[in-house]
Amino acid sequence: MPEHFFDLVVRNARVVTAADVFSCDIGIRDGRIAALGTDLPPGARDIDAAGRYVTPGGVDAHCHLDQPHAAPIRMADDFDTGTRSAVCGGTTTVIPFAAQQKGQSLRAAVDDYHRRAGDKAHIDYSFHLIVSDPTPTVLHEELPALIAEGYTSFKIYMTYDDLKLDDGQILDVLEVARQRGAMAMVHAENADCIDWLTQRLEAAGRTAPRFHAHARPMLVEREATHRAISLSQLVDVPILIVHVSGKDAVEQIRWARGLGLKIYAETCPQYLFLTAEDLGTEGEHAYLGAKCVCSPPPRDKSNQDVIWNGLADGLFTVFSSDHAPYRFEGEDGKHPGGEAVAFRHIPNGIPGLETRMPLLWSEGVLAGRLTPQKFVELTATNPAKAYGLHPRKGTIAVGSDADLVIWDERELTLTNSHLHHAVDYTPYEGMQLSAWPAITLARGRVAWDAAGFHASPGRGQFLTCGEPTLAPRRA
Ligand code: DUC
Ligand code: ZN
Ligand code: ZN
Repeated sequence: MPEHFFDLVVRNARVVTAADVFSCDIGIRDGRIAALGTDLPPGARDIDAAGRYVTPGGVDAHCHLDQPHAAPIRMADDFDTGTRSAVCGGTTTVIPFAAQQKGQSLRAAVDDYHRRAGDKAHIDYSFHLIVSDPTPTVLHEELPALIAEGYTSFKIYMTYDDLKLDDGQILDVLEVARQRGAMAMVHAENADCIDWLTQRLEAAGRTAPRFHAHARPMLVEREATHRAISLSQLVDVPILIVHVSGKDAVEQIRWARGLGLKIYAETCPQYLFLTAEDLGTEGEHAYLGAKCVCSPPPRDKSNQDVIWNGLADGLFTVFSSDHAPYRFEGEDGKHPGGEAVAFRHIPNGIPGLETRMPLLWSEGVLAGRLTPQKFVELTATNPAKAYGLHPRKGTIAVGSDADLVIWDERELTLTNSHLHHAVDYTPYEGMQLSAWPAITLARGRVAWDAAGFHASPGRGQFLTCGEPTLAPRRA
């Protein structure tokens, strides 16, 4: 009998799950939660969490790490810096994308992505697939085989020349999702509308970053969202619409839910905390707006309210970062060589892996907009269920991995120098927050605490995913 049954006991925790808040000790052994109870015997190490909320570690089900790009564009974060940054902000599982290039086999894309992950990850990870070239071989051989091996989700793009599928191709891919029980994620923006608007803006000399939002107004997202819903209805398969930005798309999703369709939806911090004004002003500082260029673009204050309401009332299933780590300075990012480039050439996406959880805890839970249980549902439990990782991930229960966040409620000013990603800015610079993780445990090991980040490259394990286990919801 070892001297201590538990490797670690977190005492007096105010445990939050998607269903409840309750007080207890958490006994951890071999990286898993072995007991929940009061007055547990001492562990080899005890942490007193008295008075603090303890939530499941976050599952960031939409982030991009070391995804290949045509030169000179390059992602700043790989599996080392990206997962380091994630865990310092309370996220303990990430699901980035193994992206198929047109002409490439899907299997080759997956093999390449495993090489990129190598033994760098500090926390556990799975892969979504991106299907950009649904050839007969992909549809009938590669995709079914990969789903059977545990790659049970994939993203479909309705825009971007190098990624987009036409409606017939989308139907083909959705049919595979239906037959094999996979989850299809959809980037819903109308490519032809964006091209048409972009050409006219460029012809008028309107190429500054803020015109990115003019090229992608809400109706572009609304039309594609409606079409994606219709395609899913035709095939009779659930889909998850990613990075929903505002009212128009939300209305489409509510309508579909009202019909009883299984349409799930994701939103992201940029649609709560940024507006189109962050894409820049006129004049000499216009180029700074490139820092906030992402797609769909942020909207306005009234749309932020729509998104908050959707988080609170169950319209949204998951809350992800959509971390897309492009530097601002340098040759490979958003402001290449210090030159302002036309918005069409600015890589779309912003960093957010480390800030996702603190932003939502602080401005959602502590500001009274969301219950602690809703926070857990959106940031951990539902993403784990949507992508077949629950109950190993996304909850606090006996047998689950000991991925935990012990929250510290304190005032702080967000600044990029405190973050651990390899990006040279945060879009949330200067924001006042009321909380940050005091301690993050990743499979029972302290990965972040008052002393800082405790590296363990290669400790992160690749996780195969099962079938989605989300229950249908109306909202
Ligand atoms: N879509 C994403 O999901 N991420 C970054 C850019 C984009 O358009
Ligand atoms: Zn997208
Ligand atoms: Zn993305």
